[in-house]
Amino acid sequence: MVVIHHWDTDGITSAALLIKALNLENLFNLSPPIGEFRFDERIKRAVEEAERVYILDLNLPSEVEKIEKDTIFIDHHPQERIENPLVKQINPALSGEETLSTSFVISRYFDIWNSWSALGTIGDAGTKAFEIPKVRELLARENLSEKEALRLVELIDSNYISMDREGVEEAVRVMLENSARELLTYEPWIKKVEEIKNAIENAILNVEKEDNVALIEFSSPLNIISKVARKAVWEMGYDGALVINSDFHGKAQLYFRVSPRMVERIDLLKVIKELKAKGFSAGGKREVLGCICEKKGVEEALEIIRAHFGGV
Ligand SMILES: [Mn+2]
Repeated sequence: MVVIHHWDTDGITSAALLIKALNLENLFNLSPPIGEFRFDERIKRAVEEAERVYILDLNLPSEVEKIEKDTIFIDHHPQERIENPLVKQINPALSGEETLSTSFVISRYFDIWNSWSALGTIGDAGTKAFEIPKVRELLARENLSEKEALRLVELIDSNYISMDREGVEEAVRVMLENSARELLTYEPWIKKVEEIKNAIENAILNVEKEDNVALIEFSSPLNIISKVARKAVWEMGYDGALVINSDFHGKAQLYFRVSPRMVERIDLLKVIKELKAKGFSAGGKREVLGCICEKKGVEEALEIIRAHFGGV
């Protein structure tokens, strides 16, 4: 059987919980290509060869619908009901119940609770997770402070932020073989967090200012663009941050975040719509916009974005 899981802390802790709950000896877990919500050939082949498939924390109902194997699909994202009779879908959102993480859905279903259940929730919900008594109880049971729990999430997430798919998949085994406390000193992850921090610091050195909007351009294979923008707006006090990663695995990444004050004056949803209409792959919310495009498309995308905030 094969376990296919999301690349973030919730996905990784969910896989570890499931493997422990089922007492599986031969680990076989896979994650989709990072940042792409789809099954690639590698996953399709593994599904074909497996007798049973588990899909965890991946909001991919249309991919799951197509699987011709006994499948258990465990998730917490709001999504449609799966029609495929081979699929058992376990998702509290189907009955309107909000659950902050897949790790909690698995823990409840198999009645297996430990710090991983808490970490998955902290990974998805941030400090809001500490309001849940069960999260606090699970951390206390393993003598983990809130600060240590946040650090663990940072360590586990460093795998996908550094775009290390193999590292993501390996992380499940690392979790199963070490206590949460031991993971706090797990060197490969500490190194990755350091690399990420350095890359963010370096990116922020190239900041130009235009009407209190930060313009930042850098080049890095690490997926740090949203963190760079957040830092500029949340920590450095800019009203907005327009960030470009000019070489992200051969493509260009664009990201625009505006402060709560500025959100009143610029409607990013409108900008996203315009970008999409012009054929760009863009997404986001009222306060953030992300776009990935060919390098030669950057100028056009920038022009569209600038036309909207130029008058601010
Ligand atoms: Mn999740």
